[in-house]
Amino acid sequence: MSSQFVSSDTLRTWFAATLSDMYRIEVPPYGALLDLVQRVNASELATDQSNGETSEGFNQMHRLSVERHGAIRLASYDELRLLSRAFALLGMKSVGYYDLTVANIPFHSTAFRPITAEALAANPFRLFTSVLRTDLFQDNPLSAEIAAVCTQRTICTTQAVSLIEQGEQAGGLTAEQGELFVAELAKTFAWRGEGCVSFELYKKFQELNPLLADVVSFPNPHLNHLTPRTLAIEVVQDQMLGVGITPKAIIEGPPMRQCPILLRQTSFKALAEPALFETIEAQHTARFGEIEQRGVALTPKGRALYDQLLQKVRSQVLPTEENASRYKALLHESFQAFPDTWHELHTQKLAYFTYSWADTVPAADRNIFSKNYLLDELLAQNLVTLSPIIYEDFLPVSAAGIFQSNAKVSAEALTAEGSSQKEFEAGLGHTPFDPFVLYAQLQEDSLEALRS
Ligand code: OOG
Ligand code: NI
Repeated sequence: MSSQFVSSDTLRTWFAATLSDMYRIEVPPYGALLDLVQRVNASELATDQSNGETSEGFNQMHRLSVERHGAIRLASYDELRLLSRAFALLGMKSVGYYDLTVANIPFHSTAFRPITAEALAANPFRLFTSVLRTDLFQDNPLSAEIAAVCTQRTICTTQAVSLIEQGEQAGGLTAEQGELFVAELAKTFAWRGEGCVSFELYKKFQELNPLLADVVSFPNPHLNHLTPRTLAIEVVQDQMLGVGITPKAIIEGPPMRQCPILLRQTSFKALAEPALFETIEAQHTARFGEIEQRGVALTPKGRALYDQLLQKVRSQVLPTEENASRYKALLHESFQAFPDTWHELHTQKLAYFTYSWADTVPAADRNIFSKNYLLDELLAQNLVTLSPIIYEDFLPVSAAGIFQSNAKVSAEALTAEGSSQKEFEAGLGHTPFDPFVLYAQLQEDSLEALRS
C-alpha cells in the first residue's frame, strides 16, 4: 500500500543533498571545506588511526560522506510548527531542548533529526533549529517593529505548504511529489540577498543585537551554516588555512582523546554578503562554516561528569583568541579525570554502546553462550564486542560559542527569567524526544537482539 510513496529516508537524503548543493553555490568556502574534510576522512580511514575494532561504528564512510548538520533561526512558534510538520515528512523529529539565554543568546532551540538506528544509518541529517525569544525584547522601544516582522513572515511557498498537507493526509509523498517538495522546501532556507525592512531599521536591530537582526531583518530563515563531520578535527583545522579558510582558535567541546566523546566543533568566520534593504545596498555578516567530530553518546552520569569538568575549566578561563593555548592545556588537564578506554567508559556506565557477537563465535553457539553467561562475562571473554553509539545531538555551551563566534553580542545580560522550556513545547505543540531515552533504547535493542 505504502510502496507508492518514497521513504522518508530517501526524502531526507534528497533534501540534505539539495541544501548542500545550494550552500556550495551561496558560500564558496563551504565547498572548499567539504573537499578538505573528504580528503582527511579518506586518509584517516586508510591509515586506520581508529582505536581498534570498537571504533568501527564511527567509521561508516557511506554515512560520513553525506553527513551534515545545518542551523536555522526562526522568528516565531508558527514557523516552528509549520517546519516541524515539513521535517516530519523527512523523518526528522524534534529531539532535546537547548536554552541559550544562559549564554546571553536570545534563542532557545531543538534539533530535528532521525531517531531510529535504521534512519540514522541511512542519513543522519539534522537541523539545529532556534526560535528567537521575542519576550526578552518586550520592553524595548523596537518591540513593535520586531513583532511586526515576526508575525508577518511567510517562510514556506504555497506549493510547499500544500505538499505538507497532501503528505500528511495520504501518509507520504510519491517520488514526483517528493522531488517537488524538497525543491520547494529548500527555498525557505535560501539566501535571497534582500532584507524585509529599511536600512535604518536594520541598523537599529543590529545595534540592539546582531543575532536578533539576523532573523528579523530578513523574509526567510536563511541557512546559517552546514557542517560536515570529520574523523580528525585537529587535522582539518591545521589544513584549513592552506585552503584559504581561517578557523577560530578554539575547538568547542571536550579535548582530543583516545576515545572521542560527545561533539567537538570549530567554525570559520562569517562572510560579508551583499544585502539590499529597499534601495540601499549593504552587507550582512552572519553565514559561516563549521566542522565537527562526533564521539560516543554519554549517559546522564557521563554527561554530568563532562559538564563538571568543562565548568571547572571555564570558571578559570573563558576561551578567547588570545588565551587559546592556555584554555586547551587546562581542558586537557581537567579531562584526565574522564576515563579514556571504551572498556572503562562501559563498565562505569558513562557512555552508551551497542553489543554484537564477535566474528569468532559461530552462529550455532550463540544461543548457548547467551543462556549461560552474563553480559559482563561475554565481554570479558571477547565473545561479544562493544561499539560506541554516536552522539547525534548538540551541546548548549558549544552552541553558544558558535553563535557568539560570529556576532559581537553585548556583554550586558539579558533579563531572562531563565529557561522557557514549557513555552517552547507549547509553541512546538509537543514535547521533544529526550535524547538519553533514545540512546538507552538503541543500547537496549542491541542487547535484545543478542539474546534472541
Ligand atoms: C546555531 C549554533 C549551534 C552547533 O553546531 O552547535 C550549532 C546557530 O548559529 O544558529 O549549530
Ligand atoms: Ni552548528
